[in-house]
Amino acid sequence: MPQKRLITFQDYSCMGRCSLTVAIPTISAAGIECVGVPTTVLSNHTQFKSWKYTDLADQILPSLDEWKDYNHHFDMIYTGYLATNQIPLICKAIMRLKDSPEVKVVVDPAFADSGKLYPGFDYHQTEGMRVLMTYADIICPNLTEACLLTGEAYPDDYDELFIVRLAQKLAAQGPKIIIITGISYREGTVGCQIFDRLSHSSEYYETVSYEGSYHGTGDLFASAFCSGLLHGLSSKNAVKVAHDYVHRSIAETIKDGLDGLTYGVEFEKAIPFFVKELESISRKTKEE
Ligand code: PXL
Repeated sequence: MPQKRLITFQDYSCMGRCSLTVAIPTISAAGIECVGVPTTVLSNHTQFKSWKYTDLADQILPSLDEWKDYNHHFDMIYTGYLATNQIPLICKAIMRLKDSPEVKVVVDPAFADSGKLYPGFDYHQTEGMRVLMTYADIICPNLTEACLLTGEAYPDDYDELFIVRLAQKLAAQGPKIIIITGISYREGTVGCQIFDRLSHSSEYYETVSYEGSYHGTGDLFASAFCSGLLHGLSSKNAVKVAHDYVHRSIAETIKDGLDGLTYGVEFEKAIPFFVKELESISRKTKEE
């Protein structure tokens, strides 16, 4: 099979595993060429108490211009954490790069968690992400992002009906597949709700959960999920592979007694497990 090529637009945070520092190794380990376009370079992510950054917005579209004589084809376009001013540029980049309907656009909104926006963002970020979402085939918000994008209040408690309605509302804004991550219907478990607008079907995948918060796991999930799709997996199987990889990365972090909230998770140790599960599920998919 010819090697697939994915392009991703997100920041490069030097310290604290997230964004490109988890996307590139994950997607590369899956045997996919990952063209990572850094949109901002930060000393560290914004859950540290302060950070230095350089906004690379001015370089995004000129980089694409540089490539115009080469006719590069990308099999997938995946966006993650972006600064508010960069969102309209990324919409333009998607229009230029999506050269056929087979090229899937995956938008991980990556702008909020635990009921609030990430530091430095205000409602303009939500509005920008609502626009970016209309360019997506697939989105993978967490519950906070799903609520902000639909204008729903962040719930204290919820059931599957609430989550599926949220997914339907998101799907009405453009994307065909909605994955809502970090959903728990029973104590001690966590999973993802998958909603498919075209077949109007909804599925849920869960594992046992771990106590605590772990930074960059949404980015890790989205990167592994994109890898799964490019290996020909169904959305449900791509969710399984991605969720299990995050789960294993958290387990490794806990085993070593490390601070996963600041430094992110030890995904490096979970890469062999990820690659094995990805290969085993793609082999089974091909045999079916
Ligand atoms: O993982 C999301 C993320 C990515 N990049 C930066 C962040 C965050 C979350 O806070 O600060 C710079």
